[in-house]
Amino acid sequence: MRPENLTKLKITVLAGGVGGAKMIQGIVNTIEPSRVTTIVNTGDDTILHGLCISPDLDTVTYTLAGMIDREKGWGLADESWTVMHTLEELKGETWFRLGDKDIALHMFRTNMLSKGATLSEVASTLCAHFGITTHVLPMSNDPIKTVLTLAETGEEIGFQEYFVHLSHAVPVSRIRYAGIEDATAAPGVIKAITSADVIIISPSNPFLSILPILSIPDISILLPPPVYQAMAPDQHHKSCNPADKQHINPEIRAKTVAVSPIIAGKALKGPADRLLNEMGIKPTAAGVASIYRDIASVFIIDDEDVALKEEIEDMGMKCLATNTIMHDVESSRNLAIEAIKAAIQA
Ligand code: FO1
Repeated sequence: MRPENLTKLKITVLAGGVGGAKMIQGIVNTIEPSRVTTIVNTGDDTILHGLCISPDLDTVTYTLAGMIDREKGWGLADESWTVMHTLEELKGETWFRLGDKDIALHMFRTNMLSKGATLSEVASTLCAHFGITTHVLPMSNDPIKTVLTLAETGEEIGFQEYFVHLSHAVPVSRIRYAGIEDATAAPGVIKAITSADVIIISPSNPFLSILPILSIPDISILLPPPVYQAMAPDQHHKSCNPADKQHINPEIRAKTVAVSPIIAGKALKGPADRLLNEMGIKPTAAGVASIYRDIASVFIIDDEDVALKEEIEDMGMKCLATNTIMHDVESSRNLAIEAIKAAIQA
């Protein structure tokens, strides 16, 4: 199909932070934006200085608004830091960097939530404000917190404490998503999965961005999360008995394509390679493929990993090697076109 024929397809993207946002930008430059729905991880959400902060939702929204700080991958471009500098003088907590404009957005969100609005309503209000017609959905409106157990001490810490305060430079022995068993998918999420022509699992961190989405019970029925060796026992979704494969949903799997976040054994950004290793999974594109083998029929790897193609196809997935480094909108767009075409032809 030529790119112009793709534009009318309905695309749903599962996304987390930076990798997800760039993939989405490529997709909305290929597909009519109002026909794209992105389901965004909220396990990174945190409350700091009394402000409700949803980093992945903000990274996606800022990217779609063309206002993201591309060098950092989060926050707004052309920011000022007066509040942070003043807080530093007061010897306050400034390890989590919040720009002045970003703070206004968190104040706005906190105010809406305090008046009973849902995270979905906040997200759609912000999209309307920024003129974004792509549907940006939180994975859930219920509280879900990604917590990680430090391998050395057995202590459990919150996501931002791990990711930012400790610069994710500490080994982890367990990851769990607190509150996940009682959470339900946000409005529109289930329909976005069942009615999509193509579902794209973006090259986000599998454990920190994608598995939280898959682990929400009513999403697990459609896109069952894998069971892996280091998984916290209470996270095993009852339907995911790898032996009987009963949990696989063939028609959803047939339209789902995943993009590897690992290239030549390394994550482009963040701790995905180390976490794979710490969770007992090979830190390679093939290791990531093994996580998604039951929910995606196509797996896209970088040209650098073409030697892994056969191993991945032996898992029962179609494997496509291409350039997966999205350093500008054009490369994001090309990857999006390749992913969509591969899913349609699968
Ligand atoms: N990431 C950092 O590494 N350092 C920060 O100071 C930081 C601040 C920050 C503020 C708002 C926001 O939306 C994201 C922010 N991030 C920061 C990124 C954040 O940790 C995300 O959760 C990661 O990008 C993972 O998705």
